[in-house]
Amino acid sequence: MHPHPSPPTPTIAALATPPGVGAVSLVRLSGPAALAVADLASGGRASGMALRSSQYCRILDAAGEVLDDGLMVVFRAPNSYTGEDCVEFSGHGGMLVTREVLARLLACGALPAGPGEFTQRAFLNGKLDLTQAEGVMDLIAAQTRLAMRAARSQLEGTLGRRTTAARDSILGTLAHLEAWIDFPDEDIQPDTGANLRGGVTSVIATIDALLATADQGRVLRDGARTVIFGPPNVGKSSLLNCLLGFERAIVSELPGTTRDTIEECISLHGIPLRLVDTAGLRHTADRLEAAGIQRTERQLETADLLLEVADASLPRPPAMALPVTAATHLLLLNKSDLGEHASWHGVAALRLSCAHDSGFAELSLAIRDALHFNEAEWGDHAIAINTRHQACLQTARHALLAALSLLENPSTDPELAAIDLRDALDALGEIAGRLDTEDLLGEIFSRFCIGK
Ligand SMILES: Nc1nc2c(ncn2[C@@H]2O[C@H](COP(=O)(O)OP(=O)(O)O)[C@@H](O)[C@H]2O)c(=O)[nH]1
Ligand SMILES: [Mg+2]
Repeated sequence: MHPHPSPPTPTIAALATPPGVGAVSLVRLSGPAALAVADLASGGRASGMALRSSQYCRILDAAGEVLDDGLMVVFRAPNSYTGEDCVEFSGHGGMLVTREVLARLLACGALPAGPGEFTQRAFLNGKLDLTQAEGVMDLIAAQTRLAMRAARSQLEGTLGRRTTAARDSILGTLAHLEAWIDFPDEDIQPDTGANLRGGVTSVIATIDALLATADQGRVLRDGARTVIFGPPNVGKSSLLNCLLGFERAIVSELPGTTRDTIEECISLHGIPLRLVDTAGLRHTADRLEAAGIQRTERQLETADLLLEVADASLPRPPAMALPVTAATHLLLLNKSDLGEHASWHGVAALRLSCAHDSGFAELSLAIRDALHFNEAEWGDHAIAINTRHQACLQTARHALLAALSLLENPSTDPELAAIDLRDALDALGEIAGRLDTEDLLGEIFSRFCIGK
């Protein structure tokens, strides 16, 4: 019986620039028929073109009427982004003209590309590993310089190389162990067990170092939820405004003015912060304000960073009962321009004044440290794993710890440790995309935009 021949890969087309009005728009084609489609649409221009040179061309409709003119670039497999034949057409950036050009390419035999399909093809053709493909998406989504730098490093393959090296090391250990299993009568060096354990231990250390960047990764991708809270009238909304650099929240001398939570994003030393201003925490009979306070409590539970604001000029209030969180908690003594009440003397806190715009340099450094982005903890290695990498690394770590404890006990069957090592191999391989689950690939690439 003959296996079914696999269907030919379709040629896909999409608008790669955002839809809308602009000077130029870029339409992309990729697939085995990319040149043929472009030829049909341009009156035979594409196939005669020198590679990677741009050439003026016209896109014509079925009747030969000019739809648009612009520049065409041809890339031949495997030397293109996707690894397939690719054609890019840069035309006029009008809504209708772009749509008409794309429609013409589809009429000439291309299929509309799904989200991330170009990058998915680049991955499937071995142009990128999965971490690099995710880096492409992170780079596009990056809102701050630091997020951009981490995405760039991932795009350049830093994480992929690190996890591949860890995998190779486990592969070596496994080969050793299997030799041991297969030839039990051979003379085994007395230090074999120790060597095997040493190999596993060093990979666990690599994994731990990568896992330690998970919080930074989440902050760079989603922003650090930074919740400003404290009693009414201490200057929480003023702090938000100072950090934002413009007046956004309603500031008033009436306690209880901020009843809802207000959220704004800023970049602080390149760290994306999602600042949340909250209703003042106090006991109240006002139902509306009470609802705001309840909301504040919920905000505190999900925060990455808590900025507790107090009035330096007033007596130190009794400590508030806070929900349990892992978030770092900074105490800020605002209104320090009014002088400090004796009850605050010796209390570890950042002194600032929103009215005089003072203390903010210290505050921004303290925030950077609290989120672990200072030079010592972040430096320029710029690796920041995402939740998918984190899950794979945790699985690998778990399996390696199990293997290690089996290897420590000379009476256990070494085959059991080999099973754990293979599990670790699979989990590490999955990070860079050694996997055959289409579901996962579909999941990852569907989060891209169309045309990428
Ligand atoms: N003297 C002084 N007044 C401040 C300072 N920060 C805020 N205020 C005033 O304190 C009052 C309450 O500020 P607001 O930001 O609305 O406090 P919130 O209720 O905690 O949000 C307003 O009248 C502000 O102008 C400060 O640093 N110094
Ligand atoms: Mg307020």
